[in-house]
Amino acid sequence: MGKIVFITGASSGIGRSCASRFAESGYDLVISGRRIEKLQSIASELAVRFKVVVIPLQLDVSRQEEINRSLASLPEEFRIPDILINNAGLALGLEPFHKGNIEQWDQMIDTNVKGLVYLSRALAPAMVSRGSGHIINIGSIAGREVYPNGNIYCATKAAVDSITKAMRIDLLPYGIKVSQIAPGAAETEFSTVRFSGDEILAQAVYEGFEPLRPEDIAEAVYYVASQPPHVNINDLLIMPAAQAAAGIIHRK
Ligand code: NDP
Ligand code: 8X3
Repeated sequence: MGKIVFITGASSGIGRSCASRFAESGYDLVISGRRIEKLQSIASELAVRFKVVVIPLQLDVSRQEEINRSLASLPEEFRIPDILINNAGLALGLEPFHKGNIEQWDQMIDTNVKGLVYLSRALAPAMVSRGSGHIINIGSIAGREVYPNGNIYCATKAAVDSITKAMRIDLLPYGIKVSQIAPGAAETEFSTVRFSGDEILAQAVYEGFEPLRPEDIAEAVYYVASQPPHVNINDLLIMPAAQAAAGIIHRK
């Protein structure tokens, strides 16, 4: 049995690339998300390619009442991961505050903030009992700087920043590392989801510059996870070279 990584939002984008990167290095995985068929196919591919154990787990992180049941369905040894990557998240809409859609706001808060908290709260006690673990939260440049119409999405990522710091303080005595990786613009399903499937709007986000690839973030996550026991990388802001700040992108 190798070391175990539990990844949320592994059906696509950054989470999927993290799954691949850790599998390549021999980690066994729990890959979770809502779209179980995608997770099953990713799990089969990675298991064959890298000869590791990959468990696909249907888990909507925003549904607190389902989390414990879902975790209980895992083989016992997979319920205490060595590394938890809290990656599941989304932006919905890009509207000025006074036109914001409350249901979309709720979904972003429920997923990006409450979901991260629910799952971490469920898994942390076992890490505390064991006296080791590493929680890596995926934040965003949007958590550092607010941009026009980013309002509630930016607020959820600012919350991830605060929660990461709070977890690090509270879990410090128990040998648990807590880190945040905050990417700038990365080309994934993120903008397709934000614009409700409108591919023209989504593609326009990445026009005229080279965005981050999900593999770039996965490499950074792997680097953070691979430090020696006495080193923790608290925080890593990783941007496309063409992006100076939130919304400040040099397009050709
Ligand atoms: P994708 O849309 O490609 O991936 C998002 C993942 O989150 C999917 O696997 C999706 O799986 C999962 N997810 C969404 N809602 C839930 C939920 N309720 N429960 C469980 N899983 C859920 O986008 P990215 O890979 O870009 O996004 C990953 C993270 O990176 C997010 O937290 C995002 O905010 C952050 N980020 C993205 C940036 C970017 O520019 N792309 C930049 C900075 C941060 P499923 O639909 O199967 O549930
Ligand atoms: C995603 C990056 O700048 O689109 O968190 O909000 S941004």
